[in-house]
Amino acid sequence: MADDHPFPRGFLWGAATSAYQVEGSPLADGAGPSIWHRFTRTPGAVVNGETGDRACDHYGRWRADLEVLAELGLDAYRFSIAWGRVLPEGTGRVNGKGLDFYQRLVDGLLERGIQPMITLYHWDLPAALDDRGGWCNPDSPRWFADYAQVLFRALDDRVGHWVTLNEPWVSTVLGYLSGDHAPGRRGLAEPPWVAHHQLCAHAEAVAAYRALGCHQIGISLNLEPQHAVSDTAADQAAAVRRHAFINRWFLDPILFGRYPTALADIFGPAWPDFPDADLARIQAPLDFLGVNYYSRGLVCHDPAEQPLQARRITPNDRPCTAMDWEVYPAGLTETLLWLKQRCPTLPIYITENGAAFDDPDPVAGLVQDPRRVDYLREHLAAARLALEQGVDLRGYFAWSLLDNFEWSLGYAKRFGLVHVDFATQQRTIKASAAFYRAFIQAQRDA
Ligand code: IFM
Repeated sequence: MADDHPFPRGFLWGAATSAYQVEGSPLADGAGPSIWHRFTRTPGAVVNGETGDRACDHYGRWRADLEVLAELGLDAYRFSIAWGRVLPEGTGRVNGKGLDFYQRLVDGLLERGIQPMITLYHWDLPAALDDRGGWCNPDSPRWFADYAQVLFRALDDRVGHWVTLNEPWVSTVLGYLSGDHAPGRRGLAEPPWVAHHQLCAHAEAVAAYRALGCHQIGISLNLEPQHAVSDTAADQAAAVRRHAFINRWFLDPILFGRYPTALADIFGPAWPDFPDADLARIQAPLDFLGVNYYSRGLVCHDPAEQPLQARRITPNDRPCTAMDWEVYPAGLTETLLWLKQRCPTLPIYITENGAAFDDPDPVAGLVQDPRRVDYLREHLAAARLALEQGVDLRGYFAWSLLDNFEWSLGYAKRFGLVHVDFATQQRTIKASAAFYRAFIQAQRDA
């Protein structure tokens, strides 16, 4: 199974989930509601009116899910904390029962020899904070840092890797520009500030960690190369704009303490003049960068698409996933090599990579998902290619451990290595999970 160039010893093999997508029981044991709890109750917001109320019932079945992780032979599990379980009002009072859930989860992982990687924010802002303006409020970085400190104090003795924010580009653009995600706001004025406050929140949490923590902290960004669909100057320029918009909006301030100038052109008068002092803090050194990679952007110029005037197209002559995302493993190598140029000394983890397909139902205790097997095999080869070219890649987390709630698309898009029957909560291993387990074992045996 392992070919000539195995992954390095100590490479971390894992799988990932996020709280709202798998836990269910969003108000159990004194938890406060999140913006997703609220958004899923907005008519028309989610396909079929589905919610995360039950999801995978990971809140009730976490022990069995940890057994699945152990059965797959994984080194690490990346999960997120529901802010409102720990601080029901978002600030102030700590809910001991909510915190205990994560204490048990971390202890359960360690008992099974699995390292926790914790994401502090995977999009489920407490609703009480949204009532105070959410990420538009300039106090939001402090709220986040206070919340983060509660977790650092409670768990850093047992947690080796912390991720401040997951894909802040998505929570900014889908949450506040297009309105497709919670809190469902639309417009140009808020997104620049939402992004900036999330970056300040990240920086405040990193600063707090330097005072309190003794392991590693980073951030997970969704990154993908942008390729123009044609040679025309208009399409080429559209791809460059989309690259600044998606890949550089968050990365440039973190690495270099400045936003790409293209953003001022894209947002026009809505682009503020941000304080230099904020940008200096945002540039605080990280221990690692998390890369979430799924596909590339194949881009054309489109004046109807505002504010970017660029649109991603789905190629009809290339394999695509159930999300209509092109299967493009070479883009993972390209992304990692681009990062090596930009931040040569920063270790990288692939914190998400995976694919949704219309899987068949389980038969005789197995789900056959050959396209996901191919997707994983090809992306693992692409990751190894980057390693061979000197990228300091430290680990890989498949998205996702379980089929789960895919945000505004509900439960139909299945990303799991493990199939979930949402009526019975029965878990069934997919062929891709068996492939991943064998691949990891082969690396260890090499
Ligand atoms: O399910 C999401 C996850 O929450 C964030 N990254 C992308 C995944 C697939 O869309």
